Amino acid sequence: MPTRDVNEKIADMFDTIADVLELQGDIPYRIRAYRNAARTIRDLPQPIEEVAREGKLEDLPGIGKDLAAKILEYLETGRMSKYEEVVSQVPPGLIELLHIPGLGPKRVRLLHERLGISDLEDLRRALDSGRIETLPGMGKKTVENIRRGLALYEASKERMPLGRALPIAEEIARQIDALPGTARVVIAGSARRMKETVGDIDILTIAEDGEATIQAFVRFPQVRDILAAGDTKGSVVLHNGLQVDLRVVPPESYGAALHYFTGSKAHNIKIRTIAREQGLKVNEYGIFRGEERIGGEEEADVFRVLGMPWIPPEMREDRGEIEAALEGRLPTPVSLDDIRGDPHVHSKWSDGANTIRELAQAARARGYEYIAVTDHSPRVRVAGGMSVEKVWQRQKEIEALNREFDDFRILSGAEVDILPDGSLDYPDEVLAALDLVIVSVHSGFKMSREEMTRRILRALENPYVHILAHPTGRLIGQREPYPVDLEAVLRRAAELGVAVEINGYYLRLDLDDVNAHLAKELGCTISLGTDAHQVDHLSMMRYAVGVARRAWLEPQDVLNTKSLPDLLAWLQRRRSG
Ligand code: DGT
Ligand code: CA
Ligand code: CA
Ligand code: ZN
Repeated sequence: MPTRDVNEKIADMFDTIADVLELQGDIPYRIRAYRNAARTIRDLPQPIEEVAREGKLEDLPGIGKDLAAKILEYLETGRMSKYEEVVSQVPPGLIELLHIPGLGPKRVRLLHERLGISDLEDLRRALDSGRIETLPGMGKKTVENIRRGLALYEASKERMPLGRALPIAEEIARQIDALPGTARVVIAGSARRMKETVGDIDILTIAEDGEATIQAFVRFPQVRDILAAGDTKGSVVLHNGLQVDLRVVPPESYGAALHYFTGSKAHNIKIRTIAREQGLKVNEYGIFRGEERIGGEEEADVFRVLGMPWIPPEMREDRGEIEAALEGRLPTPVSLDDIRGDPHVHSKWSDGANTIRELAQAARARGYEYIAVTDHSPRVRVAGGMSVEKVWQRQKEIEALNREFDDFRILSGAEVDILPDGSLDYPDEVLAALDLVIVSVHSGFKMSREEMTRRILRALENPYVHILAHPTGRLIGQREPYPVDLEAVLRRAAELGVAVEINGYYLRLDLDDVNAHLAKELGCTISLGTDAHQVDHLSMMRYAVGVARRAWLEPQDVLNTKSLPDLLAWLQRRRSG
């Protein structure tokens, strides 16, 4: 049975090849080719074996003849000679050092050549001994950055971003569902709560023969190690390092077990305490008054017996949701069905992989009424930023495409770089000609908190600006937020009527849940955008919605729940002051 697991493996191999080439100082073009291919394959929704079987490998963005041959070699022989050749040229621990934020290939090479550092352990020791500061170009500040990068890296190794883990979990759930005797299967735990990273995956199932189901589960092709395999519980580690726990539960306990294993632990503890106060007992087996079972088949039972409405999983963090539910003031959070369009996507006009037509068709197929194509401005050179000339050319293409649709609209937008002094990367007359203007910071992160705050505040004052994208700049497990007085930024955005974004790209999720909640409290409108660079990324809207639900946002808090006419009116309002 082909699975997406192979995609992960090939993507990892290409990334590793790129890593080694980078260490060896190879030409950037070749390195980028491997990186782009890795990203394409990792984001591919179907098993790459299927694409290969249809002879369509070279149709994938960034995959040419040469890379297609390497993929085929691996699919046919289980080996990739280029990978083996390249990996044999450097100590294995050295490649891992490249993944530490703050350590580029130049620095890793320097550390290796001058101090003999070959792995994480060597690095840790060298940091402690103060030896690194003796190297050229390694000041106190740089060393401090490396130290923080190492801590960030070690923390991220233990948790996987939701956007990687959830598709893997869903595939495993589908495989369980396909087993004979499976009546129900559901993903619980932090993945169901849409937490931005997950420690492990928890799956529950109702099955006729628990032992047979567990035995089949631990033999899935994705499995590397079996940690446990009984008749109600199986636990495995996949090839990519992700742990998956499967529990077989009896039908009468399904709802109680689902509630228990969804968590969070803090939420569960509070629920159990409230139950006890009412003379009830709630655990993973059911809901009991004394010895009598009074519910547990459905999850809603747990909430009903305690006199409250069902609480959406994303809100179960003991952040006041239980009190709100008991007092009848639990908000109904925004859901994917409420979303009418995607205000943040990139096309081939900058660094996207698809044409505007392809993006529009995919968005329309998702049931959207609109997208805003928001290609980069010129300053973001690595992302193929558009010259003013190109903005006008693209405008013509958009107008022509819009004449073809009567139920869908492409808005002409841009993601305009906020320059270090807070001015914008297009003149006002260009901004004025765009339907939707996003602004964001892409470089010059290393300024003081005061300077960064002033920079962003100045950008917001421009009357053509509609949305501030990825407001903190963090990348999960890779880059900390830049220092900024976010509260001041959010306050001013609310006053000016500039929306702030929850970026749905799985490594950004920026704003995060806590900051998005703060934005709502301060009166901001919040825009959910995927920042898609290819059509498949449009599906990352669910992660933006997940963050929004964790932040208790309701449909009226979210910009792109508006219908097209309402959105157009909103975009106009800012500009007419
Ligand atoms: P993770 O895996 O670290 O991303 O987070 P979770 O929430 O998935 O945690 P996990 O996998 O350790 O356990 C799954 C759920 O099981 C958790 O959300 C709540 C429940 N649970 C686990 N341990 C306890 C416990 O000691 N007490 C209670 N009340 N519930 C627990
Ligand atoms: Ca878990
Ligand atoms: Ca678990
Ligand atoms: Zn973008």
